[in-house]
Amino acid sequence: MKTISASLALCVLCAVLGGRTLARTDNGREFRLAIEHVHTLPKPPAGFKWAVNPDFTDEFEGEELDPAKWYDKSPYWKNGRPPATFKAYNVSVEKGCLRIKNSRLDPTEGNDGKPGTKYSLAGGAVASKSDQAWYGYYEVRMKASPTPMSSTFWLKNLPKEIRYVDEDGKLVTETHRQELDIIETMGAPTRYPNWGRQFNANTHYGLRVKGKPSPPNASAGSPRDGRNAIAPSSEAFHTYGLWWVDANTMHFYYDGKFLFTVHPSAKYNPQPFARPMYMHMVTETYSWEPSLPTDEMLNDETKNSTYYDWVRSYVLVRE
Ligand SMILES: [Ca+2]
Repeated sequence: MKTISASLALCVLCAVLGGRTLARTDNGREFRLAIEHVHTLPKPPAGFKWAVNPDFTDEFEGEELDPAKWYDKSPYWKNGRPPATFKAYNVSVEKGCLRIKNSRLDPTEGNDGKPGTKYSLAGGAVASKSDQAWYGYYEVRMKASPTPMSSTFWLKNLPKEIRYVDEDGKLVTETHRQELDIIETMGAPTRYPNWGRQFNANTHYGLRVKGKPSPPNASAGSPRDGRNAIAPSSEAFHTYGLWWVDANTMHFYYDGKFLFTVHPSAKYNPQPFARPMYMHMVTETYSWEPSLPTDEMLNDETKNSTYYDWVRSYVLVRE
């Protein structure tokens, strides 16, 4: 009886103090599966344990995308790479999955849905509301569409301005930006036929110097020596995971198994991945892939979509 009273008192106290977090974690089983999933994660450092990061964790149950957590059209990348733009109407939650469909645009469009010929296809770009994804573990369970449009899961941030005075006394203004592609895949690639059977992960560090031509991104990605071999990404669901350890170290996991480590280029910054990022789940076209989805693919409901069963994210906390 004493225990029950104590628990009750604690609950009341938590309800008063806990506010939004308690309401969300007590609100049914929102994070139950993500908590159970912890045992599959890489062993945490001594003295620490993995804890669910609620802002980047979703089982995609129910009828619609959680508007508290996600945008159904990214505010960070609005128009996409031609010929495919992004449409909120291509994003849905059904049968326990986030679904991003690809479709034909007829008539074609310009930027922001205006008349034009820039875009003839549409995918979707789901973005997190939070832009505070930082060191931790990020994993998605995904099945790519069997088309030449991509299926992706990645982190990026907005440019950060840095100003300094050089040795001649001249003020230099530049911007720095991180992009961490956890998985970019394609179910039906043609230029690189193996692209759908590789764990394509990448880190890009972008630098823009005001008044000067932009230098190329400093990039480092998955090894090309077979360690990135995976099953065809559009044939079944698989999990793609990242342990963002620190500014210079990324471990990647496939179906819970460690595959390889990437050390981002430190060409423009000795600690390149030190700032938080937002999350993206996007289907897009690539400039280097000559093939585009056919009407047959786009009209086939079994082929035109990428499915995300869940995304689960974790932070290291004190034991
Ligand atoms: Ca699910």
